Amino acid sequence: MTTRPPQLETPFSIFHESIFTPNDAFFVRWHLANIPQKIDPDTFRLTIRGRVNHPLSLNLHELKTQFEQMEIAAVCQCAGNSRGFFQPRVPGGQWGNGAMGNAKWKGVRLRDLLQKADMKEDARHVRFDGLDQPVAEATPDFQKSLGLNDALHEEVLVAHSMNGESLPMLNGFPLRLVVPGWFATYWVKMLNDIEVLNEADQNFWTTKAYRLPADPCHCARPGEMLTSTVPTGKMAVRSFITNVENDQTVTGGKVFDIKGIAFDQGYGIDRVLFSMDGGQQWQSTRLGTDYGDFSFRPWEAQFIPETGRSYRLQSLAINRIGESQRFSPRWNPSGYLRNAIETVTIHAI
Ligand SMILES: Nc1nc2c(c(=O)[nH]1)N[C@H]1C(S)=C(S)[C@@H](COP(=O)(O)O)O[C@H]1N2
Ligand SMILES: [Mo]
Repeated sequence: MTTRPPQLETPFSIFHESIFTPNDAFFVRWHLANIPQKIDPDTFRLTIRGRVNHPLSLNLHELKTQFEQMEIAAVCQCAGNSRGFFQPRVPGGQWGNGAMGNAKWKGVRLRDLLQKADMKEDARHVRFDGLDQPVAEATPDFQKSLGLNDALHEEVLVAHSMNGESLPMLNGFPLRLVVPGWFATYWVKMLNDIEVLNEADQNFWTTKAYRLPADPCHCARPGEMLTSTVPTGKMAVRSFITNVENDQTVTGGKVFDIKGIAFDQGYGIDRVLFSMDGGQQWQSTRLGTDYGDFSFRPWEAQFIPETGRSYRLQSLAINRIGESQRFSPRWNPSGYLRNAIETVTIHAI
């Protein structure tokens, strides 16, 4: 999409090829164009400082040997994934549905690092900073923060590996924060500094960027001024049909397999429904292998298309606490949090 900073979208067919998105096809998003082109793994250090009794400065070897290593399958999705489909259009990167990916992330628990640093009584928030820098002085450095309770969740990792390999440079080598269930904006890449704060972070990226209308729907009317906003936090339940493209032709009169994926913020997928007539009738689908509550969950269904007819295929996922996808997109000025039912039209010949 852009070269400086690099923004790359995963071609949608990749999601059909494998349930884990290969590292070399994983989407890429940076906000700032001044990104290190080289990192020396022998001299790299992660610091943990601020409201702690024992500030730490760890090298990669210490990180990989002195702390328990954990691995989790989790979806990393940009809050603006699918933004390009909003009508009326909204500013920002015009992503299709490929600003997301599913990977096995391996690293150490953030909690274990914070425990070792021994937080002071007044610790309330944790701020994360990476090695990327703004080009212009006026641009705020990219940093994100989590409240202490969220930071201490056992699945939050400082990861060094992705699908069994070192993180690619573009995806945050040598370390990135992994916050399963939360939008990727929190998954700070090239993470080299963790600062424990005793008050809420006032950084631009926390207070001004990545905000949603505060109402329960997180919707706004085009042109309306937002009076109150909340940060984008966790993801909403979504599903996609992955094995057909819009306007594809299929053979009529025989069984056609529909395949797809679903995910949510970590409650796990309870069921996925499938419709071939634009949502008038729904049938159940079979869920595939469960790789954990934060992973893509495969599903499949069958139907027999009639020669000469067109079909509006849709899928609707429901998670284990009964949350389902929206029937219409929640328009908001930044195009975040889209989780409407998507439609793929196919023609049987
Ligand atoms: N250091 C740093 N980390 C970052 C960002 C960034 O600009 N700088 N962008 C965030 C956002 S908004 C997204 S969507 C994800 C993208 O992760 P990926 O490039 O591995 O797909 O990285 C997140 N982590
Ligand atoms: Mo993002």
